Amino acid sequence: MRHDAPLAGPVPTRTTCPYCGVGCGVLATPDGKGGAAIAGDPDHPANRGRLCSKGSALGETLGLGTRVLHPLKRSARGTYDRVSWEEALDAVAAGLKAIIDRDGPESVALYLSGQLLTEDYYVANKLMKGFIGSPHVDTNSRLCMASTVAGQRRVFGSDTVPGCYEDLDSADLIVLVGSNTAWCHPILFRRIQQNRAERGAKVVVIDPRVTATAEDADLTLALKPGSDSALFAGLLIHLADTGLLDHDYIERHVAGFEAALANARDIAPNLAAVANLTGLSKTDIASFYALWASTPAVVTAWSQGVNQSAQGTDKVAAILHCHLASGRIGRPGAGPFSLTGQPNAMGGREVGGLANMLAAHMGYSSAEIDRVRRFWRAPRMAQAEGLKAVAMMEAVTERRIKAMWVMATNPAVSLPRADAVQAALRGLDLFIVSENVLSNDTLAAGPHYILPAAAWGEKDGTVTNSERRISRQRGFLALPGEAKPDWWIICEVAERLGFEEAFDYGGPHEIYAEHAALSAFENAGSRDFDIGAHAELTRRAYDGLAPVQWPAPVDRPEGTPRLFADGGFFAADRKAKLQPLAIPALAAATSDTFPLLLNTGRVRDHWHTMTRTGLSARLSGHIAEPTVLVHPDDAARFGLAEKGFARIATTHGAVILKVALDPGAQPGSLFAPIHWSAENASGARVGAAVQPLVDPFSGQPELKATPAAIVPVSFRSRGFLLGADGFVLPKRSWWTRVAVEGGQGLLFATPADVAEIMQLAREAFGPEGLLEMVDAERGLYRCALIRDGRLAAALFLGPDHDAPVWDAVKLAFAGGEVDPGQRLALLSGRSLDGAADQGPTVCACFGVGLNAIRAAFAEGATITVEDIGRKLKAGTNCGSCLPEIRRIGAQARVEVPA
Ligand SMILES: Nc1nc2c(c(=O)[nH]1)N[C@H]1C(S)=C(S)[C@@H](COP(=O)(O)OP(=O)(O)OC[C@H]3O[C@@H](n4cnc5c(=O)[nH]c(N)nc54)[C@H](O)[C@@H]3O)O[C@H]1N2
Ligand SMILES: Nc1nc2c(c(=O)[nH]1)N[C@H]1C(S)=C(S)[C@@H](COP(=O)(O)OP(=O)(O)OC[C@H]3O[C@@H](n4cnc5c(=O)[nH]c(N)nc54)[C@H](O)[C@@H]3O)O[C@H]1N2
Ligand code: SF4
Ligand SMILES: [Mo]
Repeated sequence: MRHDAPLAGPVPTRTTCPYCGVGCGVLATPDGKGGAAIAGDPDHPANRGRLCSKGSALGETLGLGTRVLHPLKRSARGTYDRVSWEEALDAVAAGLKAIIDRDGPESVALYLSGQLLTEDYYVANKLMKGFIGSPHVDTNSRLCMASTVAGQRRVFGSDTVPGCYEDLDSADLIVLVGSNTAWCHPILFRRIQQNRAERGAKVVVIDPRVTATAEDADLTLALKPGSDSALFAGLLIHLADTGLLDHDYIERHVAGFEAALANARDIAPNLAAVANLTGLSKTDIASFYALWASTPAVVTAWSQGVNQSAQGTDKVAAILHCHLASGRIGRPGAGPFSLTGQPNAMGGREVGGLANMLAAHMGYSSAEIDRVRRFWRAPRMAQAEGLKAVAMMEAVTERRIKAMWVMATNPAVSLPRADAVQAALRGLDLFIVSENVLSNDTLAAGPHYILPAAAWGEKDGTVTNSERRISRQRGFLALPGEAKPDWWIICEVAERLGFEEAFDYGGPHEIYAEHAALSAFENAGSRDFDIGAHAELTRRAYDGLAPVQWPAPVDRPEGTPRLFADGGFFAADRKAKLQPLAIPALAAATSDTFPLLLNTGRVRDHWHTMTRTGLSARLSGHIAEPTVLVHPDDAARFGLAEKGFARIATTHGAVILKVALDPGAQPGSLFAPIHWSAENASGARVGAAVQPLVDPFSGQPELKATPAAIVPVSFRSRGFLLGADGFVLPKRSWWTRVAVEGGQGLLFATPADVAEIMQLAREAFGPEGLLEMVDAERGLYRCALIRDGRLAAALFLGPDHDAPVWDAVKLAFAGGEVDPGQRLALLSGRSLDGAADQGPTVCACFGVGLNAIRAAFAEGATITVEDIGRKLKAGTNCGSCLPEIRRIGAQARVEVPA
């Protein structure tokens, strides 16, 4: 050993981000106190050291305050008692067995998640489909990727993503369809932006609303919701009519081309027809077609605007058709590319987590059922496809399914008709949930058992990202309390059901190796998913596994970046098959009662139902409240005002959201975020209002276009609360809980007046250390509670038209002592050190607010985004906020002409 070797610091663990399907490599360095420093892994090919705002804030979400740490059993009174693992596992197994004996295996179901690791997913699927003999295993991927799976299987013959991320670096044209990439796949968006800056690639964004992704796109096509397949059918015709088909590729590798072209002509005979169906101008359509047709290196990437649609499978097929017909597939910089949502959306597809798949990308043909049966030595194979998520929940409602085990998903928020789902779960004979947290809307449905699962940071296993790259997630924290990995919980129950031998794994490496062996079993190139090279992986090799892209068969352990450049589709004749698309309906789904379409999706800094991102003050500062985006014309039509409130109702349910006017919104459409639930807001769970209409092939629900009505809602007063856990708002108040530095905050609106709120505040805070300011005439009440020289709580109330701003008080709440001379100044709501109000957070990494960025732009007409970075640091770390900074700059330039 060399004597001058530097002292080794704490060793970072190389793992993978648990959020989106980009699958960024993370270096986590535990701090020894339950937390960890987080950095991007410079050696991971997905991100090369970068992380977005959510990934960077992972260290702030590791706390145990909200975790479930022990197995819990519901008592007759509905409360929960702590029980031992032995008791919980015995009872779960006995309960399942009793129901299976009484009503047959098809009366039990699993509802899984793309946030499980491949190993967890594999054993869950194996238990149900091979040993219990129920096909009813479905997953939240049904809400996420099912249309892509169905589209790729119909057209390619297998669920194969042909390309890789490097294609986004080397494409000359990137078309983003139904994807808010800047917010939802931020690191890929940065790669695309880098390609633009360095190579001049062009970007086209196809989305009914103008999003951050479209901020500086070369062309933005704000098409009518649901009209994507008509647009791409028109593109296929354009390729044919301008002589840009790859006849050689079609001849050798594609079947059904002529019929598909004829079908496209039926849908969109000419440009005028496309314009009519999509609502786009003929000029814009023509420039899109010309650009696509004249650029050989084109990647068409998509996500939920395509998948979560009643025509999702057709939309996917329409895109694949154009790439196949022009031979633009599997070549560097060219190909269709599905951007997956969850960290292990792909892994779930690989193990067969979807109800219509079996395992290792095999389906339910009798030969495949028999092959899997032999490999597993399974006593009781499921014989036909199971129920897909929406149908599965109907079966729960109708009591055809009597026992359900939910893992790593929050269906009472995320499924359509969420209220009905919650009620249905409540009626199960046996309801089991494996969770990380102690409280969410699914747990509110009262499972009989809550099983404490290990969370990111504690888990060991693998995930597969959008480009088929398998990466290790490695634990770097000890298991807290009695939490256990999901795979362990499943195997323990399996053993208690009498399947000891088949579920006796020594660790996730053995599960992974078995999964790899199954992928290669009787494969010989007949199935796309083959990771035979890993079938003999030892624990050591598994622990050291470097990120690799499947297929990685025995003779190609280095993996495969691209497929299908020379055909080789996974169908009997090795050809891709173009599919006829349904003729789009011309009648709108809207009516006089429900004249608008409710579109739903994501915001930049929150992840789904916020069980993790909701813990970070930084991430909560960007968009703090559940807000519906409305076009100014619709706002005028329905009497809505910026920062007012609105009730959005559909046939299925209603929510009350804050209103923001968005000129980028599509007139006739509303956009609402999916993140808020009963856990953190009053009546903002948008899933409650979403329809259960599904795509005919994939069973994926249409989550982007529910007919809806909107009306303004008003309150007497508005305010905020910091600290004070015991404070209960009057009935019919509207509220959102927000993580702030130093604790919890509440933003609210209420029908109550000053006197009522003052009374409640006095009761909650007590007289000691309470400073107050009241002006009942103006509807003002402000109080601050000082304890041990610090601001322990504060409540500010103002009239509806003049909501108090909390930035300055939040700073004081987060900070240390408030000196006596400043205490009354606190009640002014102005910053104690004279600093200006921040406004909403734009840059989450450095906590830079909108007001500071606006002020900096206002200093001169020629200030650039780079200048803002130099001055305020905003946008210089993860870059997730760059599109917004650019937009603020553009607005400033409009307001302050040079
Ligand atoms: N910040 C953040 N990032 C995430 C997640 C998160 O919760 N937060 N979740 C991850 C997951 S699981 C997923 S699935 C992905 C989703 O990633 P995205 O699909 O990018 O996100 P969404 O906001 O659901 O929807 C994308 C866009 O589809 C548009 N759209 C609606 N209808 C149509 C239509 O008919 N045609 C077209 N072309 N577009 C339409 C919507 O207006 C919306 O802007 O994000 C992943 N990344
Ligand atoms: N209206 C509408 N609805 C939608 C969508 C939409 O765009 N619009 N998007 C859909 C899509 S694409 C998706 S992916 C879903 C997401 O919706 P959900 O999957 O329901 O949302 P999450 O908040 O991610 O739920 C994950 C739950 O699992 C827990 N958890 C996290 N990690 C683990 C783990 O390792 N083990 C266990 N046992 N538990 C864990 C978390 O605490 C959390 O409660 O929402 C879908 N629903
Ligand atoms: S882009 Fe962000 S959320 Fe997605 S994997 Fe990378 S760091 Fe995580
Ligand atoms: Mo998703």
